[in-house]
Amino acid sequence: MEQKIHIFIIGTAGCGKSYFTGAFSDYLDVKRIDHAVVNLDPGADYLPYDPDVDVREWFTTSDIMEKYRVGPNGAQIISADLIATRAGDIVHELDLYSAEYVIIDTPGQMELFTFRTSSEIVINEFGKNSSVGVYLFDPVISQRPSGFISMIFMYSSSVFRLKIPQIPVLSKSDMLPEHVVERIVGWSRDPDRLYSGILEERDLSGDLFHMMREAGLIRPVVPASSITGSGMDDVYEIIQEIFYGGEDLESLRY
Ligand SMILES: Nc1nc2c(ncn2[C@@H]2O[C@H](COP(=O)(O)OP(=O)(O)O)[C@@H](O)[C@H]2O)c(=O)[nH]1
Ligand SMILES: [Mg+2]
Repeated sequence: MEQKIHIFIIGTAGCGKSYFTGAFSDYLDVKRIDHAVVNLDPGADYLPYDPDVDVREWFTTSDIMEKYRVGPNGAQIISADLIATRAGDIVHELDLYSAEYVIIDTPGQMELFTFRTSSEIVINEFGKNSSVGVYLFDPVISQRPSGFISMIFMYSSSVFRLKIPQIPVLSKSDMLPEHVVERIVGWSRDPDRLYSGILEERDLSGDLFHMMREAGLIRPVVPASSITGSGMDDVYEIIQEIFYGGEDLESLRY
């Protein structure tokens, strides 16, 4: 069977991962591109899409609270760690689908998955060379230069941690006025403009800025909205470019 491309949707709590998963799946449906959707969030109560494979088939965060007699925080950590034990089963279920793409919605809180061993185990099981991340930037925090810098910092930790190429996406862009979206995209394309904004704010993010710029971590962000569907085509094209366009994968991976 042809190799599937695995698209991990990553970002901080509430940044729009589950909605993006649904919107990107709708986009692929319209283009009649075969794909499967995986929910890796054992704590999800509601999902704005219908998953083909769902980690909640095996356990949920509330099951864990009962079974181990722990509170909600402990249960979130245990259940996120347990995802790794099901990685093989998930891949096995996916083998039943002749999908070209697999979209993977990750647990609500980023630190529960991305910063823990589960993510490493899952990505290795799915195949590192066939995996890409879509990293969602929170639109409200990204509006100010220092906020945008802290978003890049989070994005960078995810890049270092997961070691797969990751596309930075400005999530929920419909929530921001167009000129603000343009300003944020402008910062990401021309870091000098971002630096001017940082100087006006006079805080410590200047040092962080230099470090991340040197490391090549300030990359053009793609604005997208899961409500209007804007930006989905751009994300799709970048994924194509990464896997079929001869883009230097190593340079995106660090
Ligand atoms: N305006 C707008 N709201 C969104 C968008 N995507 C998600 N949301 C809202 O943001 C909230 C959190 O989104 P969700 O996908 O559940 O975040 P997650 O925790 O990262 O999975 C939801 O209640 C959505 O209503 C978007 O593109 N535009
Ligand atoms: Mg979610």
